Amino acid sequence: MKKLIIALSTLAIISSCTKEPADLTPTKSTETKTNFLFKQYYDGAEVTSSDFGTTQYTNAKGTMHTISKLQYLVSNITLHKVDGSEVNLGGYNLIDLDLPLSRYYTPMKEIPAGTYSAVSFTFGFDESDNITGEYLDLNAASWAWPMMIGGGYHFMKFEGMFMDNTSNMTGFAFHNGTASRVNSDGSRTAEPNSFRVKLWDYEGGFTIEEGDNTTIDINMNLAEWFKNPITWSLDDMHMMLMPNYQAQKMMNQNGRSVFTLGFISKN
Ligand SMILES: [Cu+2]
Repeated sequence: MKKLIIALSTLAIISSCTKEPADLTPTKSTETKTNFLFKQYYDGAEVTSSDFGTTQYTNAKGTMHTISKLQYLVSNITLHKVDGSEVNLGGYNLIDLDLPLSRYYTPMKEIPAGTYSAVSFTFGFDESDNITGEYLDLNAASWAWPMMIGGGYHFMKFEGMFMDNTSNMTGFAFHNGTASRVNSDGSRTAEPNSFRVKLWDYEGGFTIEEGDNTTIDINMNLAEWFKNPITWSLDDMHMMLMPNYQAQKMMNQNGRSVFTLGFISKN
């Protein structure tokens, strides 16, 4: 495992998180088309950018909050055939709710005909893909993760306001990426923090035939980020989470139950 040891005397406030979302138009394939549509929910209610700043949600801790931004990155979407073989489509997609088209993703690589039982992907980039400065569109989207806390890229930016324990509305910035711990000498050791998500089709599998135009919905339940297995306290952790090793590891745990496989449709 690669370990980055970065000495630093002062950890400046991490402020690489300004607005400049990338314009990611879905790439079209020629014949058999398989599209992914990333949908967001808060438990039962669908979340879109029209909810930003207005719709109020209550998390597992009982804290009321709003949402003002949601961006996240998935990579190496893989389809699993019923016979156990798998097709890794490679690539990545940055979903940004402020850019509704970014929720649609059509991988460059065509998916061979067959019957599939599951879809998996990496939330964020795995260690081999999480290369600082490597992806121009992500650089332009202010998606970099600062070198001093391990470099590479963000996996998610989830922001809003919450009612704090003094009844004031306070901002939160739930940003996820590489975890880095502070050593006794003040240096930092970074460790990979992405995870794989495998979503089974409980309907018994789905078939892709040549010439099909299939859309596979991948649903994110935002409530799960604050719920399972750790009941997240925004009062305790709402800002400066990027250099916070414990917060990054907790996000990694809670993220595993966030996604489910949604509808699979053909047209
Ligand atoms: Cu950030």
